Amino acid sequence: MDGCTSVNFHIVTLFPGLFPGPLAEGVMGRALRQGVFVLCVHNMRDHGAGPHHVVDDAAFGGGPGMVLKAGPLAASVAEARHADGDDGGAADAPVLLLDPQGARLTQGLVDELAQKQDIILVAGRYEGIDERARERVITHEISIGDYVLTGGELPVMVLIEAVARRVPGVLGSKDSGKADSFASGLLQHPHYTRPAVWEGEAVPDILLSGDHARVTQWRREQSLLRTLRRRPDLLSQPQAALSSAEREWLKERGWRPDGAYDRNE
Ligand code: 4HQ
Repeated sequence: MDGCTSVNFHIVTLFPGLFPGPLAEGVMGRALRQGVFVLCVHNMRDHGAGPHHVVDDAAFGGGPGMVLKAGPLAASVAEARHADGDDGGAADAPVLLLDPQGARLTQGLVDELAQKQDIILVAGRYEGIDERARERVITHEISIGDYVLTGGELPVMVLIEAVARRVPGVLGSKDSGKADSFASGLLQHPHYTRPAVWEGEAVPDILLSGDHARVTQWRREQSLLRTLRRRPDLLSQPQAALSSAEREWLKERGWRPDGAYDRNE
């Protein structure tokens, strides 16, 4: 891209055919075609051992399940570091392993990653990767949530999509990401569109009033109420950026800043 911000995602995987997959559709697909972000896929199989390009082996100590070999993983990451044709920028790129043992992916981390020029992402398979390769080449371990998947490819895609949409030029309008849940620190207010009455259910009057100030206030209140009822933990985080008036307003509705929330109040 011409001097604009862009992120190169270097993906290390045993299933290169999964990419770009869903990242080629919709606004992500458009940004990808425009070069706002770049996917560079590295097949670990290319670095497998011997004539059969073996990438996995039984675990020392026994037990079921296979382990990704250190050699093919390290060689693939080395390839990702040096394959960066444009400016060698991947030389000190972070190397992220997607793994349930990692730190939980948050909007804060996503926004930090969106500042990087190059990010190397490792999608594991089997029981996981050889611990020595983890220690040698992985700089960060990240989990997309407390559940178990079969491979790291879907978590890699989740991370790429979350990061790419924070890169200027990916979303249509500059501000459309600002109101997002978590970007604002609160859950979103409800949304409505035509028809004004659908199957006997009307849209809240205030949204049809044309009074922009009242609409803004209503949305903020809805956002606060929804966060109070569904995710009161978010209200105590600095990103929520509550005014003292809002804190009082929430307390009147049962919020306890110590974490407790009395639903019956
Ligand atoms: N994996 N968040 C890859 C996950 C996972 C997650 C399970 C990662 C299998 C091989 N990754 N291994 N949750 O479930 O990131």
